[in-house]
Amino acid sequence: MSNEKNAYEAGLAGGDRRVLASAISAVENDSDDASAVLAAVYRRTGNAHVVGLTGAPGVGKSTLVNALIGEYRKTGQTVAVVAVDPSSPLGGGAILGDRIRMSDHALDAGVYVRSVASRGHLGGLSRATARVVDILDSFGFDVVIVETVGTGQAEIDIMHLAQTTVVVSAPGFGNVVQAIKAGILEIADIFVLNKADTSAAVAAERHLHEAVRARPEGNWRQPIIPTVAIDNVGVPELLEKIREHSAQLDPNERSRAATARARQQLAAAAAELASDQVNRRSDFEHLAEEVLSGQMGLSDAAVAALELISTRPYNP
Ligand SMILES: Nc1nc2c(ncn2[C@@H]2O[C@H](COP(=O)(O)OP(=O)(O)OP(=O)(O)O)[C@@H](O)[C@H]2O)c(=O)[nH]1
Ligand SMILES: [Mg+2]
Repeated sequence: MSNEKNAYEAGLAGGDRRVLASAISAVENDSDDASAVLAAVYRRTGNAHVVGLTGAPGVGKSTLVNALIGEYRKTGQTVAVVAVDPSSPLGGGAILGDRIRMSDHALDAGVYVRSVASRGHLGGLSRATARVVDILDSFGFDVVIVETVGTGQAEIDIMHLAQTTVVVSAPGFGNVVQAIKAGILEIADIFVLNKADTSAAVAAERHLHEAVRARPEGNWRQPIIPTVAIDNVGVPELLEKIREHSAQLDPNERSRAATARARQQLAAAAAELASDQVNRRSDFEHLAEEVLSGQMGLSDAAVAALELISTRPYNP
């Protein structure tokens, strides 16, 4: 384990892209190397600005990310993109499309684009994404952009990993306000109305303004930025707003996203430890029998199992 850890550590610190790719595959597949990778990135994270970008399929997220990469590169910052696709666990069409739409930067050493899929289990996608973001952060990218499709709970969990959340909508994708579900409306820092070149853009923008104005006022007023991603229109303004948002984050808020990522991993590691013990230890047999016979409810038995783990440590 420590040999593997050292190899990953050296490879990642040395800027080796092949090591980067295999580190990401290891955490994505939860392979034997995953813990060596996590040990290698540990304490090297917390420098990247993590930007989450979410919205319904087809609103133009990848086109926008491609344009944003270009803006970041003009200022010399390096950018990694994580394209998350919860709908197709094994990758596929959407991800291929993402690759093509971001291909402007395929030869640029300051840019890295990678897709992530989950291997199925609940919460697996946000955990894998948290780990991939940490790897890219430790690799030294200045900015990590996480693109997710849709506006469900999985996206909200993933957006918690970011310091700045951009919610993208477009006219012609139903009522833009309804399309932006309540949970997402809460966590959005910046709204983008893409495809501002199409008809109904003016009405869609007005609806969005009304919805945002109706929200209680906080320290940060969520701006609405119209863009035409295919022509780079509004993209410099978007970058400016992302910067403004990042600059006004207080240090606590900054570390909140890093803490949220660590917490995702802690939850997963704790669950793994607990399930390992419940599965293997003979003293859990009676609890299982009580659940089977109906003497004890499942959640009561789970609480009892956790108590047993903490009071009677594992003795292999
Ligand atoms: N008219 C117009 N079309 C755009 C604009 N931005 C993107 N498109 C087009 O919209 C289509 C979808 O763009 P994508 O960038 O793939 O959208 P996406 O949100 O990443 O889609 P998924 O990854 O499938 O969810 C493409 O054909 C783009 O060329 C825009 O500002 N105006
Ligand atoms: Mg896309």
